[in-house]
Amino acid sequence: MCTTCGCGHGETRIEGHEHDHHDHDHHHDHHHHEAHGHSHGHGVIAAAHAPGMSKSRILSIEQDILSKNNEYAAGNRRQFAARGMLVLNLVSSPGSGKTTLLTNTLSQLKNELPMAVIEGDQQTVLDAERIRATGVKAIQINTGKGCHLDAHMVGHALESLSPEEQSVLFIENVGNLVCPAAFDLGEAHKVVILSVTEGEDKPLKYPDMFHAADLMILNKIDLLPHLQFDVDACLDYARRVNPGIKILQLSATSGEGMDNWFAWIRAAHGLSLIGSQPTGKG
Ligand SMILES: Nc1nc2c(ncn2[C@@H]2O[C@H](COP(=O)(O)OP(=O)(O)OP(=O)(O)O)[C@@H](O)[C@H]2O)c(=O)[nH]1
Ligand SMILES: [Mg+2]
Ligand SMILES: [Zn+2]
Ligand SMILES: [Zn+2]
Repeated sequence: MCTTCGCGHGETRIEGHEHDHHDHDHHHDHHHHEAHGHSHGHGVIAAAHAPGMSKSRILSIEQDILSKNNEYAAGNRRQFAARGMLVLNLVSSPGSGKTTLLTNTLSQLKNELPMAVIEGDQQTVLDAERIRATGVKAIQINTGKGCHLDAHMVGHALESLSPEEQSVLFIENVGNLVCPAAFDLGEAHKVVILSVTEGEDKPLKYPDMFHAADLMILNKIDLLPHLQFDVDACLDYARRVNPGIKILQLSATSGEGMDNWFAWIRAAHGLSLIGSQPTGKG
C-alpha cells in the first residue's frame, strides 16, 4: 500500500530471505541487525483506499504508514552510522540509467572503496545480476505491486547482504519519480537521476522528488546533439524546486563527467567516516 498513489503492496520478496509476505498488519519491534525468525508480511494495510472509507481515516492510515517507516529508517540510519557507511538512495523514473551508472561506478571504484548494492524493482533479478557481474555483492528486493522501497524491506535486505564496515551502499529504488520521495530508507542522501530523453520540465512536474534529493545527476548527455533538451532551463527548474540541490551532468555510457560523480562519492564517504569516529565514550 502506497500512501502516495494507493497502489498495491504486500508481495515483497527479498533474495535469500525467507519471510512470509502476506498482507497483514504486524507490530513487531525487531532491530534489523539482530537475526529474527518470525513470520510476517510487509503490507501494512491492505485496503486503505477501500470505497466508503472517510478522508480522515485514509489520512490517519497514511500518517501511520509513514511514521512506521520513519522508525525503521531511523534504525537503519543508526546502524549505518555505527558502521561508518555511506548510503545513497538512487531514485528516478524507469530507464534513466541507474543500473548503468552503478555498474560503471562499481567497475571504476571497486579497488578503492568497499561497496555493496541493494536493488529494488517490482519483478526480476536482472539488475542485481548486472551488479554482481562487476564482482560487487548485491541483493534484489522485488516489491511486487509495490511502487517504492521502504525502510523495513531495506533493513531485512541488510541482514542477508551484510555490507562491510565503512562501505558505500547504493540502494537503487524502484523506477518511479513519485512515491519513493516520501519514504526515507535511512540513507545519507537521495540522488535523483534525470536523463535528457525525459524532457527538461520534470523537476517542475515532479517537484517532491527533486526537493527530497541532495544531488541531481543529469544523465545521457551524450544524446544531447540528437535532442531538443534545454539544459539551462532544466537546471533552473531543479533549483527553483530545491535551491540547495547539487547538479552533475554526465554520461554513464560514454564516461563523460563521471569523474565529478566519483569525486562527490569520495567526499561524501569521507564525511561518513568522520561521523563514525569514536566519541570517546567507549
Ligand atoms: N545513450 C545513453 N544511454 C544510456 C546512458 N545510461 C544508460 N543508458 C541506457 O538507458 C537504458 C536504461 O538503462 P538502465 O541503467 O537499465 O536504467 P535504470 O534506471 O536502471 O532502469 P530501471 O531499473 O528499469 O528503472 C539502457 O539501454 C542503457 O544502456 C547514457 O549515459 N547514455
Ligand atoms: Mg535499474
Ligand atoms: Zn505508489
Ligand atoms: Zn521485519
